[in-house]
Amino acid sequence: MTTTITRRALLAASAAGAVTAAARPVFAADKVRLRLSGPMSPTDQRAVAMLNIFAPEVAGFANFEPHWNATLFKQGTELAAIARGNLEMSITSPQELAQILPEWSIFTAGYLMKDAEHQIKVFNAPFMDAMKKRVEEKLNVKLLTVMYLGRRQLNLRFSEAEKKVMTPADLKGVKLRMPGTDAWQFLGRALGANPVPVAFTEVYTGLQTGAIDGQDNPLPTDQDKKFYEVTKQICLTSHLVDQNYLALSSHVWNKLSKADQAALQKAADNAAASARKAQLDLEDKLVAFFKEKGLDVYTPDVEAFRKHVQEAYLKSDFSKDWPKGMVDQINAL
Ligand code: KDO
Repeated sequence: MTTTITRRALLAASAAGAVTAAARPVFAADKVRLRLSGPMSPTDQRAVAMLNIFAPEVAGFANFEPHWNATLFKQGTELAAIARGNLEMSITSPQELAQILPEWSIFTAGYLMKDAEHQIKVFNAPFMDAMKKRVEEKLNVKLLTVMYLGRRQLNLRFSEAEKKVMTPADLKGVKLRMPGTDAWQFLGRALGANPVPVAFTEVYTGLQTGAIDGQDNPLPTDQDKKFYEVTKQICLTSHLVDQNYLALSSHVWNKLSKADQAALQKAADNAAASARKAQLDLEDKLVAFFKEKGLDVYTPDVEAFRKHVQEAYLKSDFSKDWPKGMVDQINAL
């Protein structure tokens, strides 16, 4: 049966639509659009904090539009998207920044940063101002706050009985997935492994199929992505106290009123603080969780790993790009 919509009915429907639109509070028109793209899942603690704390706190002047699991932009392409004006926010990393600004590789060096508190002190230290300014000048990105990702641990497909990893020599020939940037690949080599670049969203499948022998991430990530379903051991190297930065397009920041800038900054800090606490709480209890899931979890000869990794960095070209004396300034905090 075909229904013909009379002209009168069509006019009535569109008039009704206009009435409800006028009655509806104006949403999108006068608010800034904040699209964030990231490879993490929506249940990752940083995503949870952005959804539950950041979004509501900026809702008066901004629409937060998250895109998780790298569904909008592939991992590592977000900063370029922001520079092109196709994205407003990302949760970036020193490893991604170092691809464009080499001095940031200082924060990709294993066994340098001590813990979550140290990350906050360093991020807010005056000696960081010049580095942040370079990010704004070169990338048109403002680093709002530091987010605690956690202590990275080795997570391997083979059991402790098949191969116990106590020193870097035990990683010889092990295909260890590391994220794609040069700094990550170098860290994989510094640990003694054979680094293999795989996108974060492909790691589970790589472990499941055996394309890789293992990966490294903090315990909360291993739980959130269910890597424990396809691995048999976690070797607690704590080789990098890993940090991310909540990044915002400078064009967006510069258009905000002073009051909105202050509100956005506070929302960012509140979200980062909440996520940090959640990650730390998880790190405290997840060893027991993974043991219950049947994984072997043990501590290797951390000093052997620390020595091997630090020597690799000091001998590397990376350290030539580090601001003079900054390692000492970081260690002094
Ligand atoms: C990863 O790909 O293993 C990594 O942990 C690298 C980090 O820098 C960061 O990009 C992180 O993924 C994502 O935020 C997903 O947790």
